[in-house]
Amino acid sequence: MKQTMTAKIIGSHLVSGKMVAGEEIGIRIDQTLTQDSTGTMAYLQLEAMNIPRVKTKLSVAYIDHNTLQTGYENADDHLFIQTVAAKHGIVFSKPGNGICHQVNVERFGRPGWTLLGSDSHTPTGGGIGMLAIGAGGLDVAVAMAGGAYYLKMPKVCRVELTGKLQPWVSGKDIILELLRRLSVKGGTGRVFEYTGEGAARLTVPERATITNMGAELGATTSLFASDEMTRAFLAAQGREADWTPLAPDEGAEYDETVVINLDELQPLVAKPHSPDNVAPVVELTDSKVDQVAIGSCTNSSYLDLIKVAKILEGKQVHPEVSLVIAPGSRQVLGMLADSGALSVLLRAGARILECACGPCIGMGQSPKSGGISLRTFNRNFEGRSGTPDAKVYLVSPEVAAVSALTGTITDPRTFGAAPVVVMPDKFVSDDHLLVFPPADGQAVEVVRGPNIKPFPKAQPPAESLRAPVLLKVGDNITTDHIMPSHASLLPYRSNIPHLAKYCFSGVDSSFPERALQAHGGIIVGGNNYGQGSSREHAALAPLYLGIKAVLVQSFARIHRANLINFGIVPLLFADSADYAGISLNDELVIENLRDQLSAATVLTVRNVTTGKDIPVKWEATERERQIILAGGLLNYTRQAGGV
Ligand code: MIC
Ligand code: SF4
Repeated sequence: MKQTMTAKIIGSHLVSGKMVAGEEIGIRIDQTLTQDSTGTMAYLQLEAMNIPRVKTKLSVAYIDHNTLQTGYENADDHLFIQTVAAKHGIVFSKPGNGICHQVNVERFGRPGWTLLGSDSHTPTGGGIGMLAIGAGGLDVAVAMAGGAYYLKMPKVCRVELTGKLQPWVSGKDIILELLRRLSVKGGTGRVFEYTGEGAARLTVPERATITNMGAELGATTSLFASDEMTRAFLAAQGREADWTPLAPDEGAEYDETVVINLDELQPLVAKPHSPDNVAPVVELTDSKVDQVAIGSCTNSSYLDLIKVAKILEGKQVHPEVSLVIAPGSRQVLGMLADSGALSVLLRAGARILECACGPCIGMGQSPKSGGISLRTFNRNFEGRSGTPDAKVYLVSPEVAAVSALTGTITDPRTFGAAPVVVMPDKFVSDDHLLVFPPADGQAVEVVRGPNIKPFPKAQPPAESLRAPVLLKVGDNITTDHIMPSHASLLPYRSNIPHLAKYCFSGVDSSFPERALQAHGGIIVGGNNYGQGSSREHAALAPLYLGIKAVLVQSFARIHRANLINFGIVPLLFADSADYAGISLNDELVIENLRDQLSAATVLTVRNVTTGKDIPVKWEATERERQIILAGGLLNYTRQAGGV
């Protein structure tokens, strides 16, 4: 049979299930990555599994989110992760080494491998032909312990790129165009495979920008072929031996096809407050800009920043604009310094930040009240910048750099000749901030500072459920809404009791208090509930507050899995019109909950307040039913006698 790239990688890693779209499959994981903000939980869970050494081919623990260290908390987290990593055979990437996805593509990723990461932008690895998937920390811990990763076999959508990118148009515009067409829900249950002459011409960093933001489509992952371009990139990284070819078979059949003609593509921008709110840059020109931020795991590669330096060379940042640049990795920063581009950036007036997530996750550089910030990042959800009423626009590095000079959103095509950048023959690797684990980690003592708190344990469901609706929300609720993540909270990712006080704080600040008093409650929501990040804190905090079930019109993939992993029942309205028939504080009852969860596909929820019965779907695989009945994945794994 003629196979897609997705089918080839899944086929060679399949441990259970059939490769039929929508069926549950289990795949073997070659490599894992964690970052610090989700990593502490992942490693606490790995410890709970009693596995002396990870069983993956390679596991890497990055510190990139929480590098500000304004108190002891972050440093406690870092040391905990460093010592757990040494004990269990995991490579540790110290703070300052760079953003996990950027460094992973540079130094560790391999075409044809599977990668599971506790971060939703793990699909960045698809830029070098890895099947790279984002998941909750517990799923990643199970994979480190040698367990399979379970998911629904995705549909495979081909994105055929015809023609050639025009001057000033880049990889970022390709993914923004897809977001414009398909929306933040459009990728659900799908892998996007990029093919065609346009794809072959893209450099690895451009490909990685596109696969990175496939996460914003809600896609399971995205993939480019591993071709000569990939080989050249890995060779320049001194890793040619890691290269293997990957391409779809001629005539492979896809479930869907989208065609983007690059000849016609123009510079695009995602307007506030969603990555799919996309318009041509030319429609927004003349809007004044207060801040320009260049970096994040989407656009912080050496090629991106060299382009920026060429645009800024000999010019000055507009006096009313603050330009901040966070290089994606130490390799990028070092090469900018060696090439002289760093001084070009400095002389133009740019502020250079550490090689880390930084402003992307609200760690510093929050714009002024009501400020307009132009960012090369991947997310512009309301409040994510740390300034509740800021307006964040997502753009390419080209648009960002040109607008930093003019002080208004500017169509770069009006700016003169586009910079030409070429892939270096050799990247200078600087692996001094990588710590490799000892051959035998048994003697390593794991250091647990006071910021490392035990995580809440899920419980098996009761015979029946009677609980009030403690919160009713609308469509596209993000994990940033559920468990906000700004600078004041990020240091508490290993302290759920503290975090839980801020659960849904931007939506309804009385929720945590009411939930604790109710001793059991239900959340009701609309479509695409839980989109965005992989943070399982968006399930752990509600668990801590006693939430038993979440009833919505549809879920984002990773969040639904996280709810199940922590024993919270994810339910869907059978008839989405019933959403309107439930109000805040209504009392809902599900009789024989346990029995129904074990076998039924449609459950009846009685709204005691209105007297109406509401049919809800419990669309779970046999494995998911067993996990919920066991009281979460950790209990299930233990009962099953390990992974
Ligand atoms: C994000 O971009 O929101 C994060 C922070 O990287 C998250 C992970 C987290 O919540 O820690 C993600 O995307 O998974
Ligand atoms: Fe870090 Fe932002 Fe990328 Fe998340 S999206 S990994 S916070 S740079």
